[in-house]
Amino acid sequence: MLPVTLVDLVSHGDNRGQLIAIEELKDVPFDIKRVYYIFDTKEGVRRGFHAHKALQQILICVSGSCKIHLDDGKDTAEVVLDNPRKGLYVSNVMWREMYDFSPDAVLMVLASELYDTSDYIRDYDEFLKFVNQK
Ligand code: T46
Repeated sequence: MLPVTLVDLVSHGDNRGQLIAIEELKDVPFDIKRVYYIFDTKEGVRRGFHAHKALQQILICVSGSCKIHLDDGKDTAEVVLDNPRKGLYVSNVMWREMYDFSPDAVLMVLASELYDTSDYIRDYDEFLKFVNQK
């Protein structure tokens, strides 16, 4: 079973509700160069199906829930994200798939690099070759 790293995010709650602040190199182990979020995901959809050569990310399901499949080429893990106080660290060279999105799911991603299509490995056999040549 692949070990997973969940980051605890501190929530500043008061009688008005909750607020979470995330700072690079403090709450997240890299410079945050990009933020994107996935929402309105249709029922039964599975996304991802790729790895990254260099990109590191933190995935936070800020609303609703979804599941993440991680695979380092040897071991796999399934992680349920259903708490805005938890971030899932996903290292580079890690195959990922996202699935079982609830209708209200908003998956926010903090990324260590700008968008770069050449960083993607979209073929699973190519991913295994990349892992084994490292
Ligand atoms: C990842 C998982 C968790 C952009 O134009 N800029 C961006 O920064 C991103 C991330 C995507 N796009 C465009 C490219 C596609 O036309 O948005 C569209 C959907 O992207 P993609 O099919 O890559 O989405 P997912 O859900 O398969 O993967 C995304 C990230 O791409 C990926 O890095 O780790 O979420």
